[in-house]
Parts: sequence; C-alpha cells; structure tokens
Amino acid sequence: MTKPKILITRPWPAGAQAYMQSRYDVTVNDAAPLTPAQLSEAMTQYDAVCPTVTDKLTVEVFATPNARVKMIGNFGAGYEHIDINAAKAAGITVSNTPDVLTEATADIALMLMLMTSRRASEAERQLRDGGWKGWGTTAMMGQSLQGKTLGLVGFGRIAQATAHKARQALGMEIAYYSRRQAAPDIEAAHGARYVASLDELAAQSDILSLHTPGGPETHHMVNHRLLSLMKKSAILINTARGSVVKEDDLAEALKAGTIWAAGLDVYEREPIVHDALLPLNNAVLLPHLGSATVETREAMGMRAARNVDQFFAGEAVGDRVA
Ligand code: 8YV
Repeated sequence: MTKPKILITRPWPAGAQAYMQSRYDVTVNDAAPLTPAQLSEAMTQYDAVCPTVTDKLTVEVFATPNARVKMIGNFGAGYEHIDINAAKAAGITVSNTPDVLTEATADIALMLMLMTSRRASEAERQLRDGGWKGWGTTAMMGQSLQGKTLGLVGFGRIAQATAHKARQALGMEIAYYSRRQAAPDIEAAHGARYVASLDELAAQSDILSLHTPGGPETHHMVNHRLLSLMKKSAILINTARGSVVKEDDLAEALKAGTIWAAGLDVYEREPIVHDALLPLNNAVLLPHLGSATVETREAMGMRAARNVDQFFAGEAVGDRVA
C-alpha cells in the first residue's frame, strides 16, 4: 500500500519528525512560512497537512478545487488560524495538541508575572547598558506578589496550571472569570474564587492573566475600556493570543500609567510587535515562547503524529476539533 503523503509546514523537533518520516511519505518545508497560494496548492498535493500557528488556513484555502487533503494535524493547541467551519464543510478532519504544552505555557505566564513585578528586563537592560550605580535602598523597587490576587480570564488547563503554580510558589490568591463556572472540586483544588464578570475581575486583580482562545469572540477583549477599570498598580499578562488585546490601547495605558506593567508572549500581528510597545520599560516582551522547550515541542510533535496515525488507521482521532 502506498504511504499517505504528508506536508509538514515547518520543521519539527528531530524525534517527532523522524517518527513521521518513518511512517509516511513526508515533505518538510524548511523555507519561509507558506503563502496562502502555497497552502492552496498543498491542499491538492497531499493527503494530510501538519500546519502551525503561522499558517492561515482560511475559507479560501479550504475552497481550493480538487482538494486531496483529508486531514489537518495541527502542531499546537490553539487553532484559530484554521477556519474550522470551512474544514467541516469540506469534510476535512482537524486535530490539535492540547495537554502536552500546559505546564510549559503556565511556566511562561509565571515567568512574565515575576519579570514584570520585579522589573527584570528593565533592570537587566540598565546593567548591560552600564547604568547600574550599585545597590540602593530605593533602587529598582518592584512589587511583591505574596497575598496579591491573580485574576485568570478563562479557566481551562493552562489557567488552572498557572493558578496552581502561582498559589503554591508565590502565595497568590486566585480569582477567575470564565463563561461557565468550574465544578466545585476544581475550584477547591485551586482555592479559586469565581467572579461573575470580566469587568469585576479586571477591577479586583493585581495581576490579570489571559487564558482564552483567540478568534472573533475574544477579539480586543482587553481594550481602553477594560484597562481603565484595572488598578493603577495592576499587571496584565498575555500568553494566550495577541488578538485578545488591543495593542494600541495597551501601549497608551502603559505610557499613561493607567496600569503598572504588562508581560506579553503573543502579539496581534506576529512577528510584528507594535512599535509603541518596544520602547516601554514597563512592557516585558517575549517572542511567543509559551511551548518552547525541547521536551514540550517533541511531545507536541508526537501528539500531532498520534492524531495522524489514528486518522490513517481509521480510528477515532483523539484530539479532533473538526
Ligand atoms: C505553539 C501555541 O508553539 O500551541 C499553541 O497554541 O500558542 C504555541 O505555544 C504554536 O501554536 C505552534 O503552532
């Protein structure tokens, strides 16, 4: 039997890629991210495509005539770059890679909380620039997190892992807002208090950390109006999706002192970072590192591979989202 033809749109970590190559007729694109035209062409050439967050699988891509692709095995948990309705309409199965990146992404949320509250980037920049004048009683004072309220927007796997780490390691109080209140045992496990509206959570939080999916429902959820409800001493953390925050409004709020700081790992127009954010000392800016550990990226590859295996074996696909 001929092996299914599979396109991997960006090179994977070695182990997971070798596994795929041992089982399928694999093409790996190691050049620039694919253009919409190249993605459309791929739809006619392969049995499955394994994309990442940088590939926009739009309604137009799914409408490609004579499409051969039957399965999209996304490398990543978030899948708002894939038009799920169009995939369903075209009868194409789509899967993602949840669970395996939960801890790594929660670690980055915690890192951003510490970096912003303790002014780590600003202080290191000062030192490297030769501006450190020695220890001082009031030099580079940040904020303590012990006993402060961490407000989580969304309460899925990554939010819960962030709650666990922030409570155990930093002694923070946990509050959350989500469309649905979590079960009592989950709330109890994290000592988490449900807040019935996003506005209230924004007003109560010392750190507001975003854990919603991207897409139209959460687009610009954090904007001038919401930022104005936050405490002047508050910190915004975003490890979710850039589209959730209106960057224009955030830059303005950081400059005006409407909020104290922001720690971002994701951006509206990656890899472009809003130029008003770049000069701000109270913005910590990371280049989408959420899942970037060797262990996690290998596990994501193997999870995507498992979904592909299940699909071609005619089994139920474990992480099917369409
Ligand atoms: C991934 C992510 O690395 O999985 C996600 O949703 O945000 C990232 O950590 C990226 O999506 C790869 O496709």
